[in-house]
Formats: sequence, C-alpha cells, structure tokens
Amino acid sequence: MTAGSRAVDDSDLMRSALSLAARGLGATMPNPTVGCVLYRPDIGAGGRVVGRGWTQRGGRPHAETEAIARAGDLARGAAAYVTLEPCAHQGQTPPCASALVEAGVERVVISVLDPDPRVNGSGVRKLEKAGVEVLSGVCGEQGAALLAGYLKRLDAGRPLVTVKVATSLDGRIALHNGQSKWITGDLARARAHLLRARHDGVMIGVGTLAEDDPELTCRLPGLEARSPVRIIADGRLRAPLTSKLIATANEIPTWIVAADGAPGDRKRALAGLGVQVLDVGRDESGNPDMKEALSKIGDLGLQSLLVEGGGRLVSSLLLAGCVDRLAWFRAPKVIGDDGVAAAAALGLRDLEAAPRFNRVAFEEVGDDILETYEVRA
Ligand code: AOF
Ligand code: ZN
Repeated sequence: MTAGSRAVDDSDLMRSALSLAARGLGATMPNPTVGCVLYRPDIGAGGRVVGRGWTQRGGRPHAETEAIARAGDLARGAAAYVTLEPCAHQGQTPPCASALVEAGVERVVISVLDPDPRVNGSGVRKLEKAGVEVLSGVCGEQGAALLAGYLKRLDAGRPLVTVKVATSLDGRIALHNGQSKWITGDLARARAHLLRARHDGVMIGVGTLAEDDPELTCRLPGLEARSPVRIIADGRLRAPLTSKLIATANEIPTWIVAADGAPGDRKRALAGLGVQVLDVGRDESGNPDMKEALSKIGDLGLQSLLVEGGGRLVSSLLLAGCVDRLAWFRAPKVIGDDGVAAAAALGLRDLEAAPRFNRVAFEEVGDDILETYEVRA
C-alpha cells in the first residue's frame, strides 16, 4: 500500500451499498429498498467492486440478483455487502440467499436482519448452511435509518410519518388571508420536491387543498416519474372535484380519507374520477381517525408518508401520536400572531405533554434552514 491510502474495510463497502439502496427510496413499495455491492478482495492491489445492484421499481428484481447479473462470472469468490438480510423465500424468482450461493459468493456482510416473517433469520441460516461466512450488523444504525419506513410498517402496520412544514421564524405557514406562496426560497422548495420523490405517499388536509390547490408531484428534472401517491384527509368529502389533485387522479394515484357519514353521492363522484376512497371512523374531535387511516394506508403498501399540512391535519396526527419525523424548513421572516400556525390547537395544559423531538440533522438551504427531527421515544 502507498502512504496515505488504506485498505477498504467492511464499513466502506457497506456505506457504498447503503447509498445504492437510497436510490430506491419512495420507489419500491411495498418492498424495502436494498443495496448490494459485490467485492472481490483478490483482484488488483486494493480489491475490486465487480457488481452493484439496488431494488428496482415496484420492489423487484431484488438488489442481489441485479448485482449478480452485472458481475457475471466475476461474482465467484466475491464478498457481498447487502443492506438487508437476503431473502430466503420463493417469490417470482428463487431466493436471493440461494442466488448468492449459486453465484459462488463466499462471504456475505449484512447491515440489518430482515424481520419479515418469511425471512427473519432464514436467509442467514441458508447462507451458513451452504458454507458462506456471514457477518451482520455492519453500519446497522445507518441501515435501520434507511429502512425506517419498511421497519415501521412491519412493526406498527402503518407507514413512517414525516411532517414537512415551511414556516417563518415564528412558526407561521401563511398570512391570515391565506397567502403562503412562498415563505421559503427556491432551493428549499426543490429540497421539498426531493422529499416527495423519496416518500411513497404525500398527504394534505382538505383545507390546504381548497386554499392552495397543489399538485403534490415531484417536479425536479429527471424525477418526474417519482411522484408519490397523493392522499387527501377530507372527512366530509368537501374537496372540489375541479381541484388539480382530483382532476389528475387517473394519471397519478390519488386517495381520499373519508370519515363515517360522508355523503355517498360524493364518494361515487370521486370514484368515477379515479379517486380511491378510504373509509375510516372519527376521532374524539370528529375528524377522520388518523390511526385507522394510517393503518389502511399501510395495508395498501405505503412505507413512508410525507404530510404537507395544514395545521389541523398536523395537530390531529400529533394528538394521535403518529408523527415520527419532522422536516421543518424555516425562512428568515417574521409573520406575526395574525398568521396561520404550523399546528392547530393541541389543547395542552402541561408542558410535559407536549410532543417532543430530537434534532437529527441541520442543513442550510439557500437563505432558509431545514431541521430534521425524530420523535422522542
Ligand atoms: C432481498 N433483496 O432487494 C429486497 C428484499 O414480494 P417479494 O417476493 O419480492 O418479497 C418481498 C420481501 O423480500 C420483502 O418483504 C423483504 O423481506 C424482502 N426484500 N430482499 O433479498 C431486496 N427488496
Ligand atoms: Zn431477495
């Protein structure tokens, strides 16, 4: 080795597999997004990566079979770095654990074990039985962060919920007259479109639909096809049928959450326009029951949901204990108490009861900042 260089180690290669996996965020539901790097330690001075793969759109093919196909014969004798335990169940194709053995892979390094009941350790057992050396837990924390939506759905039966807001310094999302375009700058808006691309679904309340008439698509060049499923929380089905979301429901999946007692003729009209109606009960305040809505959304395969307001939907979700992350953009502006707050009334009487979060990331985005928070356990 030359001075200043060092051999690649397991975590370097796993980080590379993790970045491949990240490409599939928001595109593989109901499957997790997985990355795989095949590495031959015996080629050249520092070894060589001979194949890369990640889970393809809609969840198939899996990452390992992609990487094996790219490596061809060079896979023989390789070490595989996979961000999730290789599957051991027969799907449309044979299990990845068998495909790795078949390809001649001698060592498998795993970030996260797969809690899917069809896998759940059987991938590791299959590999070990075939004489493959297995090491798991490498970059486990980063691996679990990337799989947070997948793990949440398996564990809680609902998608991981991230609330995204764009506020002034004093936490306002709009003026009293409803004007909200634009509080944050161009770069922050582009960053928010990237968040849409990386989520399976995006949800707003009917008030925001009526006020802003948004499209909720990802309009970043090259990522247009990555628009998430669009969901409107609209207990009484008051959404205007002429709104952009509903008018384009035949092109981009659009769902609406209706509460008990929503008028049947509206349901039929919406269904006729291509909107899928999800019926749920009501919570204590008479709003659609968010826990039930999220569990239906999870049943339909969504692993991650980005909530883009408004304040009433945000407070319903906070009160239901269903907010896992916050993506909070703040612009250097002050709007004042006559503006609209990011969250509607929570009725708190004790600070101890306030939803609490830990900040996990901080980014400057042009003149604005983006703070990312995770709910405190
Ligand atoms: C892998 N590599 O890239 C992914 C895996 O519906 P199927 O048959 O495609 O199986 C889905 C399950 O496969 C999913 O729940 C998870 O356990 C695993 N996903 N496994 O080896 C991959 N995406
Ligand atoms: Zn597989």
